[in-house]
Amino acid sequence: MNPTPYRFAVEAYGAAGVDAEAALATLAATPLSLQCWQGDDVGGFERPGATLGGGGIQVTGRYPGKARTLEELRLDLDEALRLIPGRQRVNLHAIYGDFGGRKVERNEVAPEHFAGWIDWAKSRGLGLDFNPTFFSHPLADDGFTLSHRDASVRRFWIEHAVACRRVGAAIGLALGKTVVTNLWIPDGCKDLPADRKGPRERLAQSLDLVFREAVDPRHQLDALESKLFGIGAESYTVGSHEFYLGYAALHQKLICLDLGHFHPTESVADKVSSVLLFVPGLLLHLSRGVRWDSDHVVLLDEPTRAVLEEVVRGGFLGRTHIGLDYFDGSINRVASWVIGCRNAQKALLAALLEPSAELRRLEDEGDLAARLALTEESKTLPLGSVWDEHCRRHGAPADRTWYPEILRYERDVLKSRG
Ligand code: RNT
Ligand code: ZN
Repeated sequence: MNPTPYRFAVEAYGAAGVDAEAALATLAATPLSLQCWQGDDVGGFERPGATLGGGGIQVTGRYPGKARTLEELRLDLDEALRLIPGRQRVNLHAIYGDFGGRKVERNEVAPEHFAGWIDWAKSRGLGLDFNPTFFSHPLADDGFTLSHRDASVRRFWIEHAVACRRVGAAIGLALGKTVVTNLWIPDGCKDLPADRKGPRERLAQSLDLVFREAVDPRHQLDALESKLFGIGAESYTVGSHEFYLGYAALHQKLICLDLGHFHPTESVADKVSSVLLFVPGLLLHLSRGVRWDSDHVVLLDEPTRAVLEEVVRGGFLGRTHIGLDYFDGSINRVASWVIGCRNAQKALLAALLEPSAELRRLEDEGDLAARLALTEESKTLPLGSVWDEHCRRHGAPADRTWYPEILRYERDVLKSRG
């Protein structure tokens, strides 16, 4: 029998002290959470034709085929998941409930609105994650929600978040898989505020009320997502990194690090080993900021690789939840899920295949030149052959073979959406 490229790769990694089989096992056991909102440009299904409004985030591009209904979105997700090796999760937002054509206020969202998603996920063995939606709503139009100066507006959004935690817990219970419910608010302002303190005090008070109800952590975990700035909120963001890091450390919540939410030269990877000393868990929003938080498709690039390397090096995978967060309306949306998710998986695989034990030994011995040489030379070890084996084992198409499936799906399904 001829040795396969994978056999060669196992040997090459083995020579560097790395167990490729173990890496594949860990990769297969680490689902990534696919953001449902990539399928319809963050529109949601509160009413037919709903579109993203406000919140300082923006989808650009008018590529045809965007999902218009729950059924279309699930069909598209099925197609994407088929082209991604292994079992993933799906990340929902509150606006993606099945509201049956009725107007359901945000503070009235309930588990019953997600029964269809639960059935869908159950039949596919998928886990789900959840997010309250603090944008695309008249009570968010002036740029403030949980930190609003008007107590009645705050009250509405607190009720929304409380309702969403109940939905998250109900989904987690029904699926027997823990749901991460992630809270991100757009609160901030375009011009320099005179009072930076007041909104932050109000946000902390609102969060205390949001989290008052104890939820079984086996069903649902809470995460908090910070941001640097948004469109139209360039001068001040209430929920900054320092704000949430302090809150999460004090109240033992998960911290969400979105790769597009920091200064362009800031290393998110470097934060991992710091924050996990003080918070119980980490949620990653893998994204690609291009000059601003522009939510481009995830690449197999340095920031993505570095952050996952840090998660693996620190032994943090068990406390880390990995989600994708981008929305690109300029290319085929199913392809954009597939490309981003496969890249994220490759970055994780690369991290798992790093000769970290040897690198650490060299470091401990003070041989820094050898550490540098191995760091660089391990970059050209045959990652692709291990990746191909991962695809093969999970019955997913190999690189350079799945795109015709996208074209077929576009022709047979997406084209007819007008
Ligand atoms: C926005 C945040 C947030 C959203 C999603 C839709 O800047 O990144 O995570 O992208 O909730
Ligand atoms: Zn995000």
